[in-house]
Amino acid sequence: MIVSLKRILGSLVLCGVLTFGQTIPPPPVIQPLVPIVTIDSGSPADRFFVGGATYTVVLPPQPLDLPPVNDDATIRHGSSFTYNIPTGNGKFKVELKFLEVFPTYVEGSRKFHVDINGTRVLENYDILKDTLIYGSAIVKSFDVESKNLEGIKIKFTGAVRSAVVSTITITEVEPTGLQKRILDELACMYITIYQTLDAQIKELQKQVDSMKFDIQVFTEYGGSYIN
Ligand SMILES: [Ca+2]
Repeated sequence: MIVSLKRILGSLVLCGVLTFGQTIPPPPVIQPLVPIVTIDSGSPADRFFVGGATYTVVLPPQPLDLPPVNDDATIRHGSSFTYNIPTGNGKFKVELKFLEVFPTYVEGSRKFHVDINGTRVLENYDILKDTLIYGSAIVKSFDVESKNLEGIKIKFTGAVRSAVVSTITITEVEPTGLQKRILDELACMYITIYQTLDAQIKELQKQVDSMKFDIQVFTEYGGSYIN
């Protein structure tokens, strides 16, 4: 997320520090936004779920010539389970991390559906089709809008065997509420600091110009001039 010029200009009204004709430098980059929710599914910190069960994978050491084994060894699984996450309204990026947990499974052994706020985002999803290897994770990302305080509802339904999920991460795409206020405050601070430095630089420039004048006079009058 980049603090846009629009946000900076909008903040000027809040800050009340803009003088007419003043040039505002390029806005600062604040990246990325901190996720508002990270759920380590299947771990003791798992939350907001209804249904399903936990499972902890014992991942074997991986040969050096293979991709590294993912360290998220805890999952939630089941024929049907749901996460009801009270995000409030807004536009969000929902990231779901998956990994296949059973070493004997092959492509087609597990398929499941994922619906977010009533929209199917994954149909007959087969993790191994993407990752090819047991214990290797993949993250799927979705843009979701929450309205009418519905929050974010993520429904997992098994199609072939059970559905699984390893981690759920939600980040606000267009910040509202607390994150928006923090960004507005940062924009105000940035503008204030810029103006302070700008004034100090101009004052220093005056002093430099004055010194140049003194040196010039000193040179022209052969050192007889004393300021
Ligand atoms: Ca987990």
